[in-house]
Amino acid sequence: MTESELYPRMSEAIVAGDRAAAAALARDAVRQGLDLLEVVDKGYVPGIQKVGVLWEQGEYFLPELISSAEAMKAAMAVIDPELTKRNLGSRPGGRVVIGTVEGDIHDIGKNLVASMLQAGGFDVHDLGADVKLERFIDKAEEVGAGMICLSALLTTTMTNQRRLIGMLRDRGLRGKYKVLVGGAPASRKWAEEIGADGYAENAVAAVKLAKSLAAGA
Ligand code: B12
Repeated sequence: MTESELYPRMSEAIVAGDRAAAAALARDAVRQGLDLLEVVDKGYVPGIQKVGVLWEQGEYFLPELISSAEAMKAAMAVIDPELTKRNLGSRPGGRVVIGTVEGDIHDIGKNLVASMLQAGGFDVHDLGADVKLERFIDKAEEVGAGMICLSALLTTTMTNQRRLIGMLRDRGLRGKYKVLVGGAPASRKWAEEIGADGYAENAVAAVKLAKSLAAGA
């Protein structure tokens, strides 16, 4: 299948919550040696974005959302190891600790950012979702990370991004880490307000930002 045939099918598989199709299409892309970042960006992401719109329009409910999230995971389970394999040996970006903050179980966007950072040459330590704030700091200290990436999808949990920055400050560690924030309710203005080092609206922009921060820009 050509890219122009694959991409809409990938999007459709996510919208339909079809795990088997999502994974099979990903395997096809891997077999063809396609640029997997482009595959994620142009194939799968438009699908999950459409799911978000259908949910907001009241056409999709929790069961559909969960199926779509599972389909996204099935595709990324094929793509992630391949991205890692293709980038083995080149980790010039430094170490990054990433997770979705305490109280928040949304992890699709965070997983995309983690995959793209990994593919972009960073050594990524993904703590998962609903991560206690102390764990971000403990892990960053443990692995000698230079960056902490915090995802939050709820207006009630984005405040944990602010809290984490406060905790770093209280422990005299604020200067040691670049803190990046993201997720649907976050914005550049929010990042400035809470004293984060940066905000990016999607995974591709997140990699660009992380690279420029890692380079000391
Ligand atoms: C899928 C989904 C779910 C799934 C999550 C599955 C999963 N494993 O993640 C399920 C069904 C479990 C779910 C549950 C809930 N959800 Co929900 N969910 C969504 C939905 C439809 C899509 C989110 C998504 O995956 N988007 C696709 C990804 C690719 O986009 P993204 O997450 O924004 O990530 C991108 C960028 O933001 C950025 N990014 C993300 N993280 C980071 C981090 C950094 C550092 C950087 C730089 C960038 C970055 O890059 C990503 C990739 O491009 C949104 C609606 C929406 N439009 O966002 C609601 C939404 C987020 N959910 C919402 C709600 C209310 C809930 C529930 C509370 C519902 C309930 N009553 O139980 C629960 C939350 C439970 C909890 N404690 O967390 C609300 C939040 C409202 C608010 N303002 O707070 C939303 C906005 C829907 C709505 N309009 O009401 N949800």
